[in-house]
Amino acid sequence: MLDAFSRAVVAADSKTAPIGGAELNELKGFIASGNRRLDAVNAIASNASCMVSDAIAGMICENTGLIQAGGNCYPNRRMAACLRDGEIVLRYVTYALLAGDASVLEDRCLNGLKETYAALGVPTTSTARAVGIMKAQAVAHIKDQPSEALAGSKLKIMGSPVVDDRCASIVAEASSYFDRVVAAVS
Ligand SMILES: CCC1=C(C)/C(=C/C2=NC(=C\c3[nH]c(/C=C4\NC(=O)[C@H](C)[C@H]4CC)c(C)c3CCC(=O)O)/C(CCC(=O)O)=C2C)NC1=O
Repeated sequence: MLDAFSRAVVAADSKTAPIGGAELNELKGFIASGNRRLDAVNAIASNASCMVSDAIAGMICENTGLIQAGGNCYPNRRMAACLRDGEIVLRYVTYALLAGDASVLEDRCLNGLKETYAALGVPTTSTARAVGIMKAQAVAHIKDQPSEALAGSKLKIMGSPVVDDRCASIVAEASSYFDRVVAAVS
């Protein structure tokens, strides 16, 4: 498992090169955005269980066959497995976001998942839909702009200080981890 620092070391070592100015500048940026990153991780982790249940419920609302006989969220054992998988995915996305590197997500969560899902008949399009909803939720929570219309009484504002560009780079980075999940199972 890598993070932004160990990745720089591994990259330099593979070229037998010292850590250069460009790498140090990149790490400087990583450190400078550290508080934003922690706010982003906190925004997702603090809302995780609500995000997962909402995403899976949304996925099922759009495709109720999933909870009928023959559907992959039926019976309750499979429903529970699906909710659990949603939590696993979100947890590993927050780890990757914290580390600033996707390897923890790739190695410990996504490696072999496509084959597992294929063997168990877990539908790819539905998985992609649930992950896509979690991606939209994560973006809203990182910006601390959850939609009142969608959240209703569960609306939760973190009140973290919003920095410069409304955290555009962190939002893009978090989004990329969700995209990796979809790519890995598709
Ligand atoms: C830490 C890394 C890790 C991952 C990623 C993981 C995933 C994972 N999901 C599984 C099953 C499953 N995953 C789902 C998920 C879904 N079904 C749907 O219709 C939806 C589209 C979707 C939820 C969004 C279901 C229903 C099963 C059980 C399938 C079965 O047993 O028939 C299984 C098979 C074993 C089990 O049931 O526990 C694994 C290994 N386990 C791990 O340890």
